[in-house]
Amino acid sequence: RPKACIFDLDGVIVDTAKYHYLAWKRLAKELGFEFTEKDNERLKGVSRMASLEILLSVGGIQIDDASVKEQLADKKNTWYVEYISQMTKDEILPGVEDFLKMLKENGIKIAIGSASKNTMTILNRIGIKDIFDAIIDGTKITKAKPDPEVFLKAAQELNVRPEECCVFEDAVAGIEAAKAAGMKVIGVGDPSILKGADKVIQSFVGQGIELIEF
Ligand code: B16
Ligand code: MG
Repeated sequence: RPKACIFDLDGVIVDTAKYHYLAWKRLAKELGFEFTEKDNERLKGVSRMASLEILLSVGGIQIDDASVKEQLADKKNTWYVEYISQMTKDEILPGVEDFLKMLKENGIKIAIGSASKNTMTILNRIGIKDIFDAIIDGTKITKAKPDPEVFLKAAQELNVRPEECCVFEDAVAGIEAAKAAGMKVIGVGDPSILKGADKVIQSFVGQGIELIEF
């Protein structure tokens, strides 16, 4: 059984993907094209600047000036922050809080491993920051998923070896990152998309300790 579990944030603990989508869609509209929910799938787990590149390619727009790109990404982020600053505790995904408590009762350490630079804002809004033994987010890493950096840093901060960790992820890039770190990984979502995971669950409702027994 793993000694620690590391949780992705967007799409695992909360459904912030919808707010990312609204903000990117608004930016696309301003640039003169439509951005669909299907296009948005490609942005899951991907860093902010890499997401902008994908968005621009969908719109067939080429921008070479790095500072213009920064401005566009900042604009999107300002809107995104407006949306998430209205979040409440009800937006924690079903079963998540009970699952986290169950892990702690079983002596398992828990951490957040997220690409998002807005992790602290979200955790403060939903009021579950203190339960985590470590929080590694987009402000603490230099390499985005599928690079394993975020999960390796979490293991280090928890004082456990990578092989002793199990990651929960909703994105293909995140599953690759966990595997590259040498960790077990449980996908949260659609098994046909999350093929590389050791197991896939639809939700945390009713999940017990046996879930992390491999
Ligand atoms: P930000 P995760 C990721 O979070 C999101 O899935 C991805 O859509 C987003 O672009 C990325 O964070 C960066 O977020 O713009 O807030 O820094 O899934 O790794 O928790
Ligand atoms: Mg995610």
